[in-house]
Amino acid sequence: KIDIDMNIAHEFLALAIKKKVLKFGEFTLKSGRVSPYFFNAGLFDDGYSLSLLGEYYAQTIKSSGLKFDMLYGPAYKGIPLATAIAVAWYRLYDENIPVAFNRKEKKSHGEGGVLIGAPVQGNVLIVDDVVSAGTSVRESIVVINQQAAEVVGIAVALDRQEKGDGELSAMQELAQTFDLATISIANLDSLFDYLQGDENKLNKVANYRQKYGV
Ligand code: OMP
Repeated sequence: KIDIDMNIAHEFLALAIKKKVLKFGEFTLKSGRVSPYFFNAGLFDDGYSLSLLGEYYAQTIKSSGLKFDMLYGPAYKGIPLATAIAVAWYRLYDENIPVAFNRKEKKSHGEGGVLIGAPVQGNVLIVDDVVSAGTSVRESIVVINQQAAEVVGIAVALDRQEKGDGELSAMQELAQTFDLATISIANLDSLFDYLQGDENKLNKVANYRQKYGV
């Protein structure tokens, strides 16, 4: 398990709330669960927030110590994320990381195929926005394993830390099943910490955590 950096997590959550990426209310998830909060990474929609976001990811990934050769950002939300992280990484650490992503529909003309960007090879770090049940990450692992490549980690902005079928969270299950590192800028625990003092939101998130959290 890779620990959360609380300073980065709090800065990140403040930005997410400011950009309305993180909203409170009543939201039905892909799983059918009704959540008091929702994370919509598509609203990191300008140069300011994407450059900060890229730095938060880069710093979190760097401090995990994970060794990887390239970034893979699954369509659609992973595409600007992988790009922003690679740019931040170059500026912060002067290292040039290759980036690849997929398209959702296979193209039969032109260059063809489903993969775009750098060749998918070596040790791959998947970067995505949020993990709930882990379905989208599993789909990416299938695509990457068809190449001469191995997934060594998954980095997300928000790990919702929700139970799947068993007692483990989806991220824990992914780590165990595929033997990979799981990295997140923030998770439900850090959101809980961030909301201290706001009893109304805190109670709702606490109830939800009680029901579906690990
Ligand atoms: P899993 O594939 O179940 O891990 O869920 C990830 C997907 O859920 C995301 O790619 C979104 O489509 C959606 N989602 C969010 O974007 N934000 C949330 O806070 C929660 C969900 C969700 O539906 O669980």
